Amino acid sequence: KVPAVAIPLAEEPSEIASNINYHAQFSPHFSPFKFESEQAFYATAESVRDRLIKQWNETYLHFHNVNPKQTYYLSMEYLQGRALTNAVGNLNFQDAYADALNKLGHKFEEVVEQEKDAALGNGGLGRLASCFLDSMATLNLPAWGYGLRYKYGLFKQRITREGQEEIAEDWLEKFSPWEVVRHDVVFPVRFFGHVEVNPNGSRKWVDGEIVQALAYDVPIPGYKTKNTISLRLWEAKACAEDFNLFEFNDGQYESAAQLHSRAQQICAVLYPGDATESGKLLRLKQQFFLCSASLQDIILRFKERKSEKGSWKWSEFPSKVAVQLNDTHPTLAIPELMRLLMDDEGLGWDEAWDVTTRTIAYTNHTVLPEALEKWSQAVMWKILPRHMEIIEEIDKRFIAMIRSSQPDLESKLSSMQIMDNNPQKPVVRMANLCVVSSHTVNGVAQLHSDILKSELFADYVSIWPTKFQNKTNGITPRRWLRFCNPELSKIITKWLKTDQWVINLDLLVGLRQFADNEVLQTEWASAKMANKRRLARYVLQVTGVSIDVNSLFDIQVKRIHEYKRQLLNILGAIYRYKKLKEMSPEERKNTTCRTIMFGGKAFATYTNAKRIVKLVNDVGAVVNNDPEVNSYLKVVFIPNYNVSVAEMLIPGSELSQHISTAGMEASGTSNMKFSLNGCLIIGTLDGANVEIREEIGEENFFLFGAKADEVPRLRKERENGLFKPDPRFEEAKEYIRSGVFGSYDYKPLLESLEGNSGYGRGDYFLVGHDFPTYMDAQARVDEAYKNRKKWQKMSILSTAGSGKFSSDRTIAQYAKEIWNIGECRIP
Ligand code: DL6
Repeated sequence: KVPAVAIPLAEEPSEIASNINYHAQFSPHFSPFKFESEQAFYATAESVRDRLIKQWNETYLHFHNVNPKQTYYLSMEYLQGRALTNAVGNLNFQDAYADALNKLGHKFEEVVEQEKDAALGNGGLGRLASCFLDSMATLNLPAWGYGLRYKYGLFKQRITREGQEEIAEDWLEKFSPWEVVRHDVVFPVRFFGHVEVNPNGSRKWVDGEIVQALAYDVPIPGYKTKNTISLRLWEAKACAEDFNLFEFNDGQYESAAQLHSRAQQICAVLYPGDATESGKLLRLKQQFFLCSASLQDIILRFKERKSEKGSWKWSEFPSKVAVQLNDTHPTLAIPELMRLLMDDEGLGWDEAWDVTTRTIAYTNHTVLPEALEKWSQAVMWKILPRHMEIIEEIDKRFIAMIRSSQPDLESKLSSMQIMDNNPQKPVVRMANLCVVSSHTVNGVAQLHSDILKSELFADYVSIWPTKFQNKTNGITPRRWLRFCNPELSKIITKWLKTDQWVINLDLLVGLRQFADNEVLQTEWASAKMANKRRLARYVLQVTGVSIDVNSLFDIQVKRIHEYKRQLLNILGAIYRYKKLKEMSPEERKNTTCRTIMFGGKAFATYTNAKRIVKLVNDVGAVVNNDPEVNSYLKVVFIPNYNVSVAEMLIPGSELSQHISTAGMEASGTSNMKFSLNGCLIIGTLDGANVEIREEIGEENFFLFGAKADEVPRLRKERENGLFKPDPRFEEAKEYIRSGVFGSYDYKPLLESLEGNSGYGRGDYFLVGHDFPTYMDAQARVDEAYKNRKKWQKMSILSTAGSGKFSSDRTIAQYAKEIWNIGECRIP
């Protein structure tokens, strides 16, 4: 129980300043008498944290007392970014903290820059999880996030002459002021070992290796509400007793600390390379570690809350607990919940299965075959023998159910069942396990959800027609407009005569009536210009390239992947460069000046993606140093794209590229962020682009490319040698081959666009097919940008049409249609 101590918190800037000073002195992390920006950041964060802790404890106590049904979001990724601006903004203390810091000789904007991004994610999936937490808190929902506390995150990207270099993230190099370690929240997590059968037939997983999961909590404040929820991140550690003093004193230092170092490996990095057997083992350990620790915690809380109220039954568990699996990474929560219920709590199979399947729901985030996890059965038997027994039993019962109730599905069974027993490579199909064991399966945009139902999971639909849902993704309007773009936010509030749009984004539609208003257009353009200037300063600082703020700022930022087609973008830029070179100076004057910016990380072992990064940088080096044309075109690669960089880029963007091969991008969420900030989109009919275009109006969207349902036929035609490339496409590739951009061997990259078959070959991603319509759409962009009045109108309409894409809407739908939970606001 939290002791009810009334602690008065500073309200006035002068009081806040002395509170910051107090932390600088009495929560010391640095030598005394030094109070530069860095020290000011930590002291300010600690002062804000005082306030959060108070609300946080109240929220916990309130949830405990009311004991509502609570959602637990399990995710291997969270891209939280920085927390200070967000926390102060959600608390509505921006001005007070800015004044307080002024009194102490600091500027708020400079102090926030000291914070390192908490980058515990890879891309959209992780950032979505973070947006969801913000919305859960803002909507006062009883909900928590669970994840892992990776010491080195994914990686920090450095760009060198060789291309991308990966270095460890340093967010914990000093410490994070936001996390609170809970020394009393520790659970044992077992790996390896074997299964023992007791005389009564019950089974028990024993021996093996035990690692301790220690909880670190991060407060997640809602916007203008006292509700503050938790992101609980697990750290893996060994006990003091696991340190072998005997070996150490014998000089065997490494083996003495072996258990400690093995435990530390679990939370060292996100997505450790899995090309080796040990890499695969480690990834599986990470996934199980998250699932086991979280479920033990959830069960304990359920029992504690229930026991206080008298007698209870396990069948009530699903009316108090909803578990959402963010993609297949936390699939092991299914057999782990079964194991805990059966082996530890003594439930029979049927009762445990009923509880599990009424508790767990699964979100699919991809249809890419390589991202649909399949774990080697051998590796799983080794690490999780009891879970493999349970998975086999689930599979066996599923097959029996199909044979008895849907015999017509017999021919489909081999692809529907969980175990793929192909003797060459026996694996467990995690997505199938999720579909079979979850009460609800959802996709993340309408098109994606339709594809799940008609293709990936089509065979299951006839068994469970109501299991499949759509929940179009969303983004938090707080971080992605209110706080990252204060200039535009002020204008929106002024014209809508309310700031309620921050929690009711549908109100943005009210801007539509002013889209032609010249005063608004002028204000809108000047906010954009201020953001472009800020971005240009940043680009100069991190790349040394000076960009023209009057050029069209054209941005593609996302993970580097062949299906996202950064290659299409850079080939377009190459063609543009070649044409500029061929033009007379007079002709050039009629062109639209562009700055094409790229950003994103290529997975460390994804060679073709790294070649794309190299190509973009090589093209930039040539174009930006070509005095003949560099006032008309610049190509910039912004290193180490992360949440904070996005907060800088997006407000300053004018055109953004969302150009994936149709049917391959599940949703995309940066498209929503750009659109919300008045940036126009050039894109394919893919993922959430489809819905964005519907909402903002097709005349405000630069559409091109094949449609999802045409893609299979186009691939077939390509395989059959029926594809006739556009001469512009050939010209762009030939320009690379000619060596204009250096002597690096681009042959493998270019070859991926040739040939006639296979994933990743034979132009599987249809760059060649879509190139001509892409270039035509780019020509329409150039023309549109010449008419600035029209452009401003389109930009206003983009923002006005973005109301649907608030994560508040998405989360409200999850709460009502999947979790069945309601608001639980602190009185
Ligand atoms: O749903 C969040 C996010 C989507 O917006 C992206 O379209 C999708 O690619 C991403 N999915 C993943 C899963 N793995 N892969 N690839 O990151 O989810």
